[in-house]
Formats: sequence, C-alpha cells, structure tokens
Amino acid sequence: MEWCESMPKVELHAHLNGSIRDSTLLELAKDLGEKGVLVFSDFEHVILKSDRSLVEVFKLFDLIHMVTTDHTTISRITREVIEDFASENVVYIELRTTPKKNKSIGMSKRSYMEAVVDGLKSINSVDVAFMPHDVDAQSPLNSMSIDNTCNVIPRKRIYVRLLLSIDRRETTEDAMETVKLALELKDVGVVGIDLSGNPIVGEWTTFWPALQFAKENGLAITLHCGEVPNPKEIQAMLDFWPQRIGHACFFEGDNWEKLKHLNIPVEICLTSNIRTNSISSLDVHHFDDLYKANHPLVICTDDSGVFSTSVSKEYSLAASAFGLGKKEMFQLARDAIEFIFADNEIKKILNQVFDSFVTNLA
Ligand code: 6MZ
Repeated sequence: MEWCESMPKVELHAHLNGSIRDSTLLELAKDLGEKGVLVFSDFEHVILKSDRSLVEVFKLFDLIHMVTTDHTTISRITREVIEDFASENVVYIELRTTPKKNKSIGMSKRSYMEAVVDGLKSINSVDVAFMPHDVDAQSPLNSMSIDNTCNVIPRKRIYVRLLLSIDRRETTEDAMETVKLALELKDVGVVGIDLSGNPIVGEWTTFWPALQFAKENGLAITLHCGEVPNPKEIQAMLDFWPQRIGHACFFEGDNWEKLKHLNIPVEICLTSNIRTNSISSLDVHHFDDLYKANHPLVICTDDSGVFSTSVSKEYSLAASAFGLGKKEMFQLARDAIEFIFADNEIKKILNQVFDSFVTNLA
C-alpha cells in the first residue's frame, strides 16, 4: 500500500547485519568465493532460501558475519541500511548491532563501532542526524540541496540513534565491555542496550550484572523476551523492568498479565515471527490482543534483509491482517515516538514531522 510507504515511520527494532541488502550480501560472498575463503554456491543457496526456522536463522547470521565483519564492510552496510530506511520515510531509527572483536584483522568492539559511526558520517544522499546535538527544530522534516542544474530539491532527513547489542553467547565480562563502550559512545548517539542472539543459548544470570550496570548508569534497555517458551526467564526479565521488549511470542498466564500491567512497550516483528515459526499465523498473533487492550506497541522489521521485508511492508501487513485503516496506522506510527530512547527534544521534533505530514495531506 502506497500510503504505508509515504507516511513517516519510526523503526525501533532493526539489527544492522540482519538488514543488509541481498545484493550486497551476494556481492561480498562472491568476492570471498573468488578468494577461496568460501564456496559461493553453498552460500548462495542458504541466502536465497525463503523459509527458515529460528535455528536456521542463527546459522545464517554466522554466515553473514563471515562476510561482513571487517571495518570497511561494516561502514558500507551501515550506510546502505540507513539509506534504505530513509528511502521509505523512516524518520527516526534506533539501529542495533553487536560490537565484535576479531584480533586477526585488528578489530575491537570500539573499532567496530567506529566503523558504524564512519558509515553514518559517509551518507550524503539523505540528511542523517545522529549526534545528540544534531537537531534542527527549524526544519525537522527535510532540508534543501541544489542539484547540478541549480534546482532546489528537498532532501529527506532521518534521525538515527544506536543500541549496542549483547549476544546471548557472550560472557558477563564481554557484556560488561559492551555496556562500558555504550557509555563512552553516548556523544555519538548511543542511547541504549539490547539483549539478543539465539534465545536457547545463555542464561539470564550471565547478562544481568551488565544490564543492571547499564540501567544504573542511565542507558535504556530493550530485551528480546519470550522468543521461545521460557516462563522463568520471561518472569526474571519482567522483574528487571526494561523500557521495551522485543517479540513477546511465548507469554502465558501471569507473565502476560504482568506485561500488560507494567505497560512495557512491545516491539512487534510480524514477518520475522511467522517466518521463524514462532507464531503459526497472523490470525493468532498477539498483536491483536495487545492492540485491542491499548497496550504500547511499535511495528518493526527485525531483519529486513534476512526476512525480505521493510517497515512499509510490515505496516501494510498489519493493516490487512488486523483490519486497520490509514488513520489507525498513522496513529500507531506516531504513538511510537513515546517509546523512543532519545530525549524529549527529539520527541518534539518527531511530533512536528508527523504534524506536518497531516498538514500536507489536508
Ligand atoms: C534474536 C536476533 C534476531 O548485531 O550482527 N538477532 N536475535 N532474535 C532475532 N530474531 C530472529 N535477529 C537478529 O545483527 C545480527 C545479530 O542480531 C541478533 C543476532 O545476535 C544476530 O547475530 P548484528 O548487527
């Protein structure tokens, strides 16, 4: 639906390496195939497969990381991912990624993040505002540039904030290193921490000390929660009271009631949940229950590359699956402003962006 694309949107659950363009992934794999590092035909087969279980998705991430994890590529995919989201009128994104170390190429968690920031700085097809002081209340929606025939053309603007992910395979020390790095990188737009990775790996008690430290030091937290049935972990996560959670597919009984009672915003990733078989079909998706209960929700992509989706497609899917019209979808997009981790000044600007869209429509 065209209007899903044209309206402004807020993306709060997008993993950098999961949002990589298919064409880029294939190009990178081909290069490594030519260098004899991998067998391209095997790689191509896995990338182009359309249905994958959750377990297969994590195998795919290991393959993706094989071809993406050097500084130049990380900068490139950051640039492309932000360009892609901006092109479909995402006006604010919290992009999350797991800082990685790789001694053999001189990569530390910090240099990985510097590559991400370099990627953001290298974008010139759209205006990217990612530093905390990078706000323009005078002209929040677009800026102008002049093309080579002296025509003034509006440029899209996207506000970007970063979340550092802790992978569930990591140790407490690794997780703590990520949190300390996040604190050091606040001035380049890092606003929070995410806990993600294969949900059947790792224990909550391993990550808790680092997450608690993050919380005490003013970082916002979002947790992948209830991606698999694990009521004890879900309960511990709810007791921790994160600012948002992702997925919430396998909540039952008291945990479900508690989620609603605490009013914790849920990042909903419809295509991801269906493609990984976490939810059998959209008719039984928990979006419906939460939406009808007026629970805070935000529609997100998770891994737009891996699941061949986009924010607009997710909005369109929600509209058709749950019988919502333009007005409801616009309101849903706008409500997400309240759940972002950036400060009130950005919220004010985003509200102006949504206001000006309504005015332009009238
Ligand atoms: C849990 C996920 C995920 O960090 O390398 N990731 N974790 N559930 C999901 N739903 C399917 N999708 C992605 O991006 C890729 C990493 O994000 C996490 C995994 O740890 C994956 O390796 P980055 O940029």
